[in-house]
Amino acid sequence: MTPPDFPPPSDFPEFNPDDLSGMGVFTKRPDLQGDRPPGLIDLRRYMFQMGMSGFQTFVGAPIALTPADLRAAGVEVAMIGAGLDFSYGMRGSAYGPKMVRNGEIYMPPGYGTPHQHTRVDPVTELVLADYGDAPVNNMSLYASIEPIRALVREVAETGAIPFIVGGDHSLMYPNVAAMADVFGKAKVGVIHFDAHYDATDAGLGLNLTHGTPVRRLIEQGHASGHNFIQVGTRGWAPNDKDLGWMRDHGFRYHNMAQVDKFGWDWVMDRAIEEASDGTDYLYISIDMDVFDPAFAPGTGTPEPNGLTPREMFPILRRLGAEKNVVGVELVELNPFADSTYATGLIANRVIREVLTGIAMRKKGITEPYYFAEAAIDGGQGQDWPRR
Ligand SMILES: [Mn+2]
Repeated sequence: MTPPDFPPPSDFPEFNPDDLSGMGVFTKRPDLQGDRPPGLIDLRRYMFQMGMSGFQTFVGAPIALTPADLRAAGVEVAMIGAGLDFSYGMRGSAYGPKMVRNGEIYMPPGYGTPHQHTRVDPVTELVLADYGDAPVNNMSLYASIEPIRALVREVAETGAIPFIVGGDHSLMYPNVAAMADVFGKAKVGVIHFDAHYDATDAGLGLNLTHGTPVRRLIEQGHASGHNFIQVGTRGWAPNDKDLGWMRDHGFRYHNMAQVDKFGWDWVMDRAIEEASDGTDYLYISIDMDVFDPAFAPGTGTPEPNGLTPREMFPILRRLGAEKNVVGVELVELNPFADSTYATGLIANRVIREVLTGIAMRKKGITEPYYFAEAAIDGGQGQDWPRR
């Protein structure tokens, strides 16, 4: 394994680059493929199983264990859990992937239940896989970064879209760096939904926390500020220095002040237009705290006055449908803070909305604000106001 290039190991005496075994947490089982023919492994014993039964996987998808499995099956989206939550001063989001898998409530692939408003069924339309979890050494964020990056890269190299479910937002660093590894430095635009700007220089003296990944990605050239579009920020940050840094580096941000002043449709149109401006590829980062805590309280750093699901779902579908999405992350889902289960429910739906958009694109549906006619004609073909 290649030693991490970040941060300098000498700065972190507990980290020994000569021993990345981490008691085996980074070492793959040698018999993952064995004599087994490559392809998807369907874990359902029965012809029909709903979400509450059987082995729990993301969106009820079959599993894949190796890149050969992904390639043999032509997997289009590979879901990866990344249970890492060192970096925000509150533990719990490491259990986010488990919550999403266990919280699957919709019909499994093949059952034929489309998204009602688009009549597109993403779990049937797309070749999906649950690729299992990224390697995490639960004693060190820094030791975990490069192994996570390698797994995301491994998926993207097969042509599948990695969809990472965290875990905290420090994951954005290895995830987007992996995108740069595969598609080229600063070749992938990022649209970043978050209550927070995550672009400060250091958190409590450390250069990688859930508040710094954006800064590191730009500094190291993995992403360009010009193609870094932020949506939903609010609260008591950034300070003038960090705001100046963002403005100097070409960032375009659509904070809640813009939503209040210009309206959500205006913001959504601008953000979509800018999302892959000058690039052919788009990465979507969704921090659950972009939602108002009235809807999504189960997150590490909730912030009032956020977006509603009704605002977020259409933009997620539009991005999937209109843009060439090459990677997605959903982070900061903390089941331990989710007393009502609402956050888990919305997280599950966020995944479905993004997948619906990607499936729409596959079917050639890229029209902005698309709704299937049968979804909005009221059942008997009423006229409706065209926008
Ligand atoms: Mn964040």
